[in-house]
Amino acid sequence: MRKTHALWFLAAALVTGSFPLLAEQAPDALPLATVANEPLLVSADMREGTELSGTWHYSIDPYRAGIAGFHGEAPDRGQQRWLDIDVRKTMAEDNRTMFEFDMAHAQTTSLPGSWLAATPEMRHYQGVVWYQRHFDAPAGRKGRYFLRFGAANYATTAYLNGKPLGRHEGGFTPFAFEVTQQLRDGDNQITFAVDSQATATTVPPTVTDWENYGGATRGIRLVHTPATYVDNAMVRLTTDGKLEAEAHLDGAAAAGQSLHLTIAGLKLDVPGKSDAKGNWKATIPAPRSLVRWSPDNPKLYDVTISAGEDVWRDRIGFRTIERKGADILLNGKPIFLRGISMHEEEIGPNPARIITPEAATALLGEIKNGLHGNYVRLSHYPHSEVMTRAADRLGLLVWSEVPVYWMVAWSNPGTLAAARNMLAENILRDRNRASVVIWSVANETPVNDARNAFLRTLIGDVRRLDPSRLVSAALLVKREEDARVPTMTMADPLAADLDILSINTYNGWYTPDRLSDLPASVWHVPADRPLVFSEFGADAKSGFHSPERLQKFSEEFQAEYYRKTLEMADRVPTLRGMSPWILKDFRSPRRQNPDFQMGWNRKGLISETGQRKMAFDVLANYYTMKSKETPK
Ligand code: GCB
Repeated sequence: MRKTHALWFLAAALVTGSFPLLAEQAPDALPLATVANEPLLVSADMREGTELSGTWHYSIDPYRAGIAGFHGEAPDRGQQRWLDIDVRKTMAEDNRTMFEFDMAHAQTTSLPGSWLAATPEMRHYQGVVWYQRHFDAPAGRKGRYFLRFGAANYATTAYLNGKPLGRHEGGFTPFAFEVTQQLRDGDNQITFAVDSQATATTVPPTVTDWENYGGATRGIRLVHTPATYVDNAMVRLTTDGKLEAEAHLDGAAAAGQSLHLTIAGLKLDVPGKSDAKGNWKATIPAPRSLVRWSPDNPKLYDVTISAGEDVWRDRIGFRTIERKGADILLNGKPIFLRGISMHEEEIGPNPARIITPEAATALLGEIKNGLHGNYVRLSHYPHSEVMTRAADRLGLLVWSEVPVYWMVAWSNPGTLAAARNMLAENILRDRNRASVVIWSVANETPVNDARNAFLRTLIGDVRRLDPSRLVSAALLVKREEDARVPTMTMADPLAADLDILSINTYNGWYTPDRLSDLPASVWHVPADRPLVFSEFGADAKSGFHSPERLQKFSEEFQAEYYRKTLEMADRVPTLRGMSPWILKDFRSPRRQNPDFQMGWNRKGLISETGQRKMAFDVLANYYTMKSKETPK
């Protein structure tokens, strides 16, 4: 297992496992997969591999009997669902044995996808579910093999052929275990447990405003590489017109390896050599023929890094993003972010967080073509890599976020370590996506010393891992009690640490303000940096109309709320973009009005099945108008 890496400043802060790999060990004491001690496999989706999606056996474990015994000791053998045995045969042959599971004969489901949609009984299940399947590995294998999970929500413990591989914490980012040594010729058995249960110290904690989709929600693959391979790489355009490239090789021949960066579309072939640690870096002038990526022209180039037997591939767009005073500059020119927020939930009556390329295109297509947008806030956690690739392809700028949401355990070192790790996993996964322009570290968090220190640590991590993008966080504002018109002040000390100031505002929805009073709202915000309204919105039940009374939850109320809020937005001098809340109605257990919500947050501009509400056109018309203006 690799222990150090050029970028792995996180190592010191994270719980890197130094535990012996004993099968008797309680699974929650297994080594933790983090960017500090496990393979990254950047752009793994472009590598050769065996798809392990499809049919898996599963078994619920609500009392976590496979995680620990009832006195907290290692679990009983009768509960060890990862054992590589034939349960029926073993019990038939030896009447002293007893197992309270039999994965080979347990019910089946299809992965990826949350278990919540698997059967009606699983709809509200939170806790541990075990999954198992078999696959064949050819004899005479060469090179290395990695078991890679796109994401599993929230904590995962994995086993191969009865042996533990490790654990991972965090529901929205990829992780991988090397299995080169553990694979056997012919049949192999993979077992993993996913625990969806949030606690006061997880990220996010228990209280949110979205459905907690438990399970393996993104693809699982056995990835194959040569013995020495490119584990991490990045190529980007700098603001002074250079191409900057970085790679890290892993394996016996990583040191002093000759390599080549090629971008065929630019007729570029840059030779290089890795250093003693397997790292390589180069900066070269960008060719004149380079076409910059933008929402209007989302040009992507095929990029390869060849090193020894390995060829690392990606499709990368080149653009710059900067802040200058109160402006956001894309490729050196001011831009207004015409966006909307989105949860990771596919369109349909019974979503299971299965983001196929088609599902991603359907959602992003509504933004790009329906709303005439150029920007999406992927809230409130890292979305599938399928989504950010689709944004690259379609031409949408992206705000990418970690689920440091509302109230996390600010003073808990384990919570901070988990947040830092998911932030690093997210950044390292998506540093090559031209679409991603903003890393956000938090949403609506209360100002206090412990929180400020926590978020400053995350901001510092972003600046070190990716100094080329902008940093933000959705901040809370103070409202003056006795003012004649809604008057809000940003009084968050964190503002000074961020490139973009972001505010979520719900005046007129959660407050009794008259909609007609919204345009005159007063915003006291620092004048020296760009402001975005990262959220505003109102619920509407698709098909519920109240044209005269403008009752809340009616389409007319939502449309009028948008008109008035957009009028207000037009009067904020430093406003440089917005991502209203939200593209599509999404599942949220905290929303239980039986007439209108029934477990759905109804602030979507489209319903869960994709019906456009009246407010959709209000925003689409506004964005059409904005797209014709030259931004200030
Ligand atoms: C917010 C939160 C978002 C909620 C939204 C709402 O401020 O950031 O997660 O879903 O308000 O609908 O209240």
